Amino acid sequence: MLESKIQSELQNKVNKKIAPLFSKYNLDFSSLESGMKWKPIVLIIGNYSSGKSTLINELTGTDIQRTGQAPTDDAFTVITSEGAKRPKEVPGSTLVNDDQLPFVKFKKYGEKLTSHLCLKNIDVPAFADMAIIDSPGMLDATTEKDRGYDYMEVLGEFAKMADLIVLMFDPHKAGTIKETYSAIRNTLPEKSGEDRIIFVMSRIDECDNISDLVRSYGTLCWNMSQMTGRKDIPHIYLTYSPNLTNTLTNADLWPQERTELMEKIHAAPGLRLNHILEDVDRQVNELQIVCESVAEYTQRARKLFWKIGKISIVLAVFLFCFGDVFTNSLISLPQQTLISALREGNFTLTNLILPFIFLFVPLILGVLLFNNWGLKNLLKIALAAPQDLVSLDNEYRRNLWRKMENTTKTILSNSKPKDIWLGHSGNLSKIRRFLEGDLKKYYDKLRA
Ligand SMILES: Nc1nc2c(ncn2[C@@H]2O[C@H](COP(=O)(O)OP(=O)(O)OP(=O)(O)O)[C@@H](O)[C@H]2O)c(=O)[nH]1
Ligand SMILES: [Mg+2]
Repeated sequence: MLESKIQSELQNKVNKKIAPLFSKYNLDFSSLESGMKWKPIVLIIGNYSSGKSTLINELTGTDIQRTGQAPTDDAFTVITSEGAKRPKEVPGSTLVNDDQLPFVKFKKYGEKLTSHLCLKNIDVPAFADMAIIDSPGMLDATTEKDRGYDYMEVLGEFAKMADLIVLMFDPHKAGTIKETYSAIRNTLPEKSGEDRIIFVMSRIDECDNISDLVRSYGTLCWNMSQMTGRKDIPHIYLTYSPNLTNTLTNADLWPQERTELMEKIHAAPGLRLNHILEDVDRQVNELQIVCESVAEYTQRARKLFWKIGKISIVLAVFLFCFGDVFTNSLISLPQQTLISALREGNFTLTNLILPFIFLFVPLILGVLLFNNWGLKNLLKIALAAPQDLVSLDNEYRRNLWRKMENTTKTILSNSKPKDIWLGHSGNLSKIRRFLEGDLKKYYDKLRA
């Protein structure tokens, strides 16, 4: 209860203080916004027939999902308990249009995805405060055409939202499926944290004997090291569905693995607030590094502006006073210079015409020089070495920068001369105040 109060308070604060800055720097706020909404999510992904739906049925104590030996399910199904708030089944087209839910971002993937998305409202109290998502089994040799939408991108979006991702394998296809490879290699590391993913080999009761199981487990470990490119293999939970196991087999050797897996899944909702804070923290830090680089660029631009400006002003004042003396001595124009008119006491406004021309020409030339040469040159230098605009003194900042460098380049390339006068340093202070004040306060509340 307290957690949901903190969640909505944080949501309001971010919407009020940070959302306008995201739009100022053309950054996508929708992912942060939807990440703060709704209840904790556990995402179940993995090979087709690895036992995803069977595990979900077991967790919910229902027969809500269809199971079967061949690829059975080609949809993303959100299973949760919403009581009378929603009907028993809500189609994807409704989900992607409901602002209260975090699925609006899936609208952009088109009708092919929305027709493969639904919410099932089950009458299980334990699922009132969490949702579990069943997903289409991962296949070999699929293309975007086969699915009708970019499966990996959609999977990445779900992964971003999830507080726990359970990646399932089975002994028959121990890590050899192409889509699984690409998910582990690219999508998941980019969209989620390592600590949010757990690996599971299910259906272990189907191995005929222990050597069969060890062979499958070894193959999976080998494939995992190929997929992650690392030698330290994460823990792989060995499990089975007790309802489908009628003989006492290998499954009985690892009862604690099953228990641990179930505990992890049930504990996922407790991580929700922490994950929201982590996500807000990371995305606001991304915004900060972009803002820092743009602020540094505009500061350099303003410095150059004043440098050119000072020279132009000195020249303008000098020419205002003496410009007509030169033209007078060269082409006898004007007949009387400003200085001599003042000295002889017969000053009229016509004596000011030429001095004012002399005053404005260097100023206008200065502005033209700045816009057409100085600023362009500065932009060229900034785009050639944008990393010089920010200090990258630790790995965390270097990672942030790698992610945001191109965004910064686009912002700088599209900027107009007048943009150098926008208050980027003010924006930066607002971001810093949020990170060091508001967000820290929420971390402290969570720890308390
Ligand atoms: N013996 C045994 N069979 C299992 C176990 N888990 C699942 N099965 C069976 O394996 C088949 C596939 O299970 P599903 O739960 O449909 O697998 P899935 O991952 O949801 O498959 P898709 O929806 O196609 O991606 C079904 O026939 C299940 O009955 C298990 O632990 N032991
Ligand atoms: Mg299934």
